[in-house]
Amino acid sequence: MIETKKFYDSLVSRGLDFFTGVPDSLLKNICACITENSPKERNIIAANEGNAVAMALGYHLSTGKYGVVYMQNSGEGNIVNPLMSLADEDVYSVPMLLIIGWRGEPGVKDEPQHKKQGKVTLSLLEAMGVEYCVADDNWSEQLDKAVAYMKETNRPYAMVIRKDTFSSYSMKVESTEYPLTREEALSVILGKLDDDDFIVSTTGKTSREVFELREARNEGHANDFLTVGGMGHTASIALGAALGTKNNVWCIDGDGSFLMHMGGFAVIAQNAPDNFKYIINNNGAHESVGGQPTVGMDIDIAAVLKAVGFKTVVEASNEEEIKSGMEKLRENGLAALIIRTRQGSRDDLGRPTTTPQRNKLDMMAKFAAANK
Ligand SMILES: Cc1ncc(C[n+]2csc(CCOP(=O)(O)OP(=O)(O)O)c2C)c(N)n1
Repeated sequence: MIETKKFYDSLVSRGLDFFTGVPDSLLKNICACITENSPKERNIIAANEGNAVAMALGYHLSTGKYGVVYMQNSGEGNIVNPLMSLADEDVYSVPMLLIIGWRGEPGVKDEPQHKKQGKVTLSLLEAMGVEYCVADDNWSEQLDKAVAYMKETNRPYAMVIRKDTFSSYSMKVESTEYPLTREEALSVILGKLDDDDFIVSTTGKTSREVFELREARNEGHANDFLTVGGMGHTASIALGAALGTKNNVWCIDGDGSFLMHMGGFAVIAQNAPDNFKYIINNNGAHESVGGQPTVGMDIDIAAVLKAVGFKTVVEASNEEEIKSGMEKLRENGLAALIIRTRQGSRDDLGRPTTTPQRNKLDMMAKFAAANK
């Protein structure tokens, strides 16, 4: 086990003091330590991992320093383009230290969405020509080696982190005072939906809570697409689905997911049919992976959505407002409901017990019946 604060101090003492990335549950402790100890302008929580690589590149331009980019291995997909087309030695050759949480490591039990990415985590780095190590007890020498390598070659270097590598480190979670948690808001939302309403719910605890609430309500899961991976693509999935049916498709998103590919919303708003209904649970955080802040509470999401073309945007923070907001969404065409929630989730929250493919087939059968 690596002592988290010692690791952080060792990075900083080696001049690695600019951090950017997207938090991850496996990196929860080191992300918490970075968030607690780095000045705000030295830890930029990025909208997506590709943006983080780009930021580290820019920081290197103006300082000559090596940025540290942290991510879950699912973020490897998002970094391929800026790494290959910019940071690679065949282009600008820019060093940076990638810290990658290894979900789905072969032989370690994990959820279906992590299996493939876990299998290819190292081979993907190899395919991209990124030198790496898997952090172990010799992490201090590994760091020295990484720094020496970046200095010598001007190339990125990756440190892959296994589950339970970092010692526990907790962070002050600055939650808001809004009355409802995400799960409580979801319970109100489900109570306002009918059997002919479909859901596309976002990555992380939102989909786990939707699954458990459906179990508790004995409603089955055929109306719900659980976006278990592919964070940030929930609304585009919902758009695709809405374009193929007359039924309402309710996208239930998170602020982190909304921000991850916010550009998509301009295209969504310009192309969405009236049966596309967008709900966002804004808790100002990546609550599912440790509560690291997003800019969700600092920006005017309603104004963004209106600016790109949503005709009706309603805001809510309690049960009554959610209920009346959903009625407004039903009465109007392309419409969005922004719910402000406070952080927090159940310790005993489970995970979907059906497989993703079972979920898909059940939903396709339900759509087919609805579209008849
Ligand atoms: C590409 C990618 N990066 C990171 C993650 C890890 N991850 C899973 S859920 C989550 C937080 C989602 O935040 P938000 O959408 O605000 O929902 P909340 O958990 O706050 O309800 C993150 C970062 C991921 N699954 N995929």
